[in-house]
Amino acid sequence: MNSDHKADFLVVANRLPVDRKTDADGNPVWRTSPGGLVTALEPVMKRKGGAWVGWHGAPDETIEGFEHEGYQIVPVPLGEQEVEEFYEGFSNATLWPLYHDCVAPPEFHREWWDTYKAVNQRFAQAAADVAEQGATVWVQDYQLHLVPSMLRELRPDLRIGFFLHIPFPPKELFQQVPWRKELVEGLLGADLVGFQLPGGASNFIRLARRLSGVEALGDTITMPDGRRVRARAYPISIDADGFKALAEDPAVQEEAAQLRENLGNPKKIFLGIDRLDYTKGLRQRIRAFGELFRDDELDPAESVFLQVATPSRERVEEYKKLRDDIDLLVGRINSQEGDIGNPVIAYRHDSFPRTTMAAMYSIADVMVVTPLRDGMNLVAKEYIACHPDDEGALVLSEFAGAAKELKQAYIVNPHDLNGMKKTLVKAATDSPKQRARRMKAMRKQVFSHQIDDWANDFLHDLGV
Ligand code: GDG
Repeated sequence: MNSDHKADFLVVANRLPVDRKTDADGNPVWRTSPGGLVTALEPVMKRKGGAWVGWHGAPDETIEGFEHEGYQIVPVPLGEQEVEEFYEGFSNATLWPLYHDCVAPPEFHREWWDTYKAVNQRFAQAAADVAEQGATVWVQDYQLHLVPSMLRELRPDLRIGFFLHIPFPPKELFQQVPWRKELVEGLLGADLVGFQLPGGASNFIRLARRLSGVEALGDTITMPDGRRVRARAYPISIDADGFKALAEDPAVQEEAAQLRENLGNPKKIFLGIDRLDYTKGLRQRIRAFGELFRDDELDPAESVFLQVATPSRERVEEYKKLRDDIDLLVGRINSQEGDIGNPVIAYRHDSFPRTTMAAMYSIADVMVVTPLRDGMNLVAKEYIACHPDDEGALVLSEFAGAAKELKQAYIVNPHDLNGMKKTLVKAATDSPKQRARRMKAMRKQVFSHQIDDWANDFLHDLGV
């Protein structure tokens, strides 16, 4: 960042990488939010003098920008109604379900779209205001679909990248959205558009050809003015070394032992950790466990299923319904199976510190990741990183992006309940040699491509 607060490298994301906390003296302080993206980008921000543009999380409040850990924080204000229409509405009740195979019906409302456009314009303006001449701007995710083209309009001198963290759907689904052409053209403002999988990139190229009439050869689109846009896959990863170090930390190991004890020292611990989201396949997974216990294929005296569902988007209708459904389902299973004081499903609707997450990963004999559709799924990779000893097993949905890389997982179709039940039992009872062989191959994959490789690959291709 130079003296007049212009930045040479900017990240633009819906949320800032900081959370407001209260220190010991009761004063408000900003702390770095945990997460792979921040970890991966902080070194680049520090090296290049960067800025992070995003919302600070409180509606109807405007705060001044400030410096944090050597880079600039640029807050974008959002009003209460904008949070409802831009964030909860168009982002999370239109685009989110549409981009996840319509596993819940997407809602189309013209007012939401208008607000979405206005908020995207505000983010683009905020970035344009702080970007140095010729700076690089990396825009993140589906909430900011229109920012690349809005920003190019304001600042044609910038180099603009965009990364979509969720799947990009095929034409048959994408065509439903009334503003499909505007959405595609929003992304065409970038120089480089990144997707989790090659399939997302080719869906996008096909749609750009069809809706905007642009020409494309391989991964390169040529715009009418001759400008080139590349669309490619950059599968995201995790800080695997960081997770391994956490799992090996004596305090975490102690917490893990305590956790196992609290669960009644069962022979087999199955674990699920997800944001409470209808794309994660929780209903199917819990039903499968209910049947396995009911039919004595799993013995409640020996096996426990620990499910953590992190609170998420709690004001969106589908999410409220999901929470009630899961409460009901878990309650019903626990009241029928297992013993008094000894539930077969240990269910927590809560979020936990990273250390507790590592402790949970390390005690799990079988990690169960069964989304109906998922861009990547970092939980699957974090589990592998927390098992440096080859113990453990991963049951993974074929509809998670991670399944393309973690081919040695026990792969399931979460819609096929019988198939999933069979595979869950197999993952738990396979010979140690079989399980170790699979874990070893997956560990190699996870440790050889970490989050900083992902960021560096993208930024290299963007010309940084
Ligand atoms: C989107 C895409 C893509 C969860 N609960 C707690 C907690 N977490 C952390 C996990 C993990 C992250 O949240 C969840 O990431 P996922 O990839 O599993 O899923 P989404 O939130 O849907 O993420 C997804 C991802 O973006 C990245 O591109 O992989 O496909 O949907 O890191 O550890 N962390 C803490 N406490 C919790 O209770 N500390």
